[in-house]
This record gives sequence, C-alpha cells and structure tokens, in this order.
Amino acid sequence: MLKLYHAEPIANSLKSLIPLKEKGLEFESVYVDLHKFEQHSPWFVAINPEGQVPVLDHDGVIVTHTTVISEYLEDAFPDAPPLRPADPVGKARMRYWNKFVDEHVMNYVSMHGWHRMVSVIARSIESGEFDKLLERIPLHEQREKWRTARSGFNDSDLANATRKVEVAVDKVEQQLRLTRWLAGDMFTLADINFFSHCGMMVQRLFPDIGVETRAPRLLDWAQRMRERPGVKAALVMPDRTNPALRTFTGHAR
Ligand SMILES: N[C@@H](CCC(=O)N[C@@H](CS)C(=O)NCC(=O)O)C(=O)O
Repeated sequence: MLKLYHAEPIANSLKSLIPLKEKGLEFESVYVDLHKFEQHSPWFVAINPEGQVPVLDHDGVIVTHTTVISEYLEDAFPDAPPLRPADPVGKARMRYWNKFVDEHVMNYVSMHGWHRMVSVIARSIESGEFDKLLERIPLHEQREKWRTARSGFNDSDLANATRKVEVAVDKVEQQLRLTRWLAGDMFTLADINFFSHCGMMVQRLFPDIGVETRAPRLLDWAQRMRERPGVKAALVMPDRTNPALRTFTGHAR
C-alpha cells in the first residue's frame, strides 16, 4: 500500500502528487499542516527525521526527497505509465533537468515564496512561542530559514534569487524552442519538477521579469501541463492556505 504525507499541492508536495496521479497509482493521502508546524511534531519526525514533506510510505518502507520519490515510483511500478524515458540518453536528459531544478531553481523560488507568505506566518507568532518552535526543527538550514523568515530576507539575496529565476526561465524557453517537453518529445519527471517549483507560479510570483514577452513557449508548456488529467487531479488536492496569503504564491487552480 502507498501512503503520501504531504501539504498543499504546490512545490515539493505537488512534485510527488503529480507522478502518483499521472501513473494512476492508488494512495492514501495524509495531509500535514505546515501552518501548524506539524512537520516538526514528534509523530512526524518519527517518520521523517528531517521534518519535511513529502514522504512516501510504500508498505512500511519510507522514501524521502522528491526526486528520489519520483524515480522510486518509476522503478517500483514498471507497469504504470512511465514518466521517465527508457533509453539512456533520454534518462540522462531528464536527470540533467532535475538536477538543474533541484540545485538552481527550487531554493530561489522558495525564498520569494517564504519572503511573502511564510514571513507573515512567522511574524504572527509571539517571540517566546516562536523560539520554542525553532528548537523543534531538526535541520539546521530550515531552522535558519524560519529565523530569517521572521527577521526578513535581505534585498541582495532576494535580487540574486530573482536573477536565478530569470536565468531558469530563459533556459527553459530556449529548450522549448527545440523540444516539446524539457527532456525531449516525452513528458517526464523533469517537466513535473520545473512546473511544481516554478512554472505554475512564475508569473504571479515574479511579475516584473515579463514572462509573457520573454517566454511564450514556457507559458504554452505550462498550459499543456495544466490540461493533463494527472496534473489537474493533483492541483485539486486540499488547499488550506489562508486565501489572503495564497494570492502571493499564485496557488490558484
Ligand atoms: N529536498 C526535499 C525538500 C523538501 C521541502 O523543502 N519541503 C518543504 C515543503 S515544500 C517543507 O517541508 N517545509 C517545511 C519546513 O521545512 O519546515 C525534497 O525534495 O523533498
């Protein structure tokens, strides 16, 4: 039996929900409420000591980290519709894009999301209570990110993050001039990765970079993504984000 512990259908949680839906795999959905810091609570840290979502549980085997989860599903369910090319070249291209998104896109988009959304949550907590919540965060980097969310990200880091997103948008646009999907003619885990972390919300989160004029192919690709039944099904998973904050993430369906 498959179980996915996840939050709202955006970023890392969406990145694991889409493959499950696209592959038509039955799974139990366990919602972890990030607004209530449930990811750092003892019951969840007992499942994932890093205190982050999503987490896949396959018959009691715990798999963490989205890119690993995605490839695990490809290997564990070879009869389900593939989201990874069968040939070595296709696989290498898909993995190249996954590595690019994981290393050069995810954290930079995330910084802006945290700056506009998580900061509001972090500042709404009384300082003594906030310090107690920080103590429970297992990963040093995440503890620092929460601390910074409360005090404020600095302008040069935010500007650098925007620059990284611009580079990524141009790079994806360039690729889509050559191929229909990021890794070639096949829709793959690489498309799911870029869509979940950037493609679905880039216009709303970064209105100043002018995606409409600089990346029309990216917009067409994002629309093709949204029309896929598996993507649609993932995007309508429960969203308990405060609607006032949701506007910032572009987390609209
Ligand atoms: N490298 C991890 C990153 C997971 C991650 O950053 N998850 C976020 C949600 S998008 C999270 O749990 N954030 C809450 C927190 O760290 O407190 C992966 O690919 O799964």
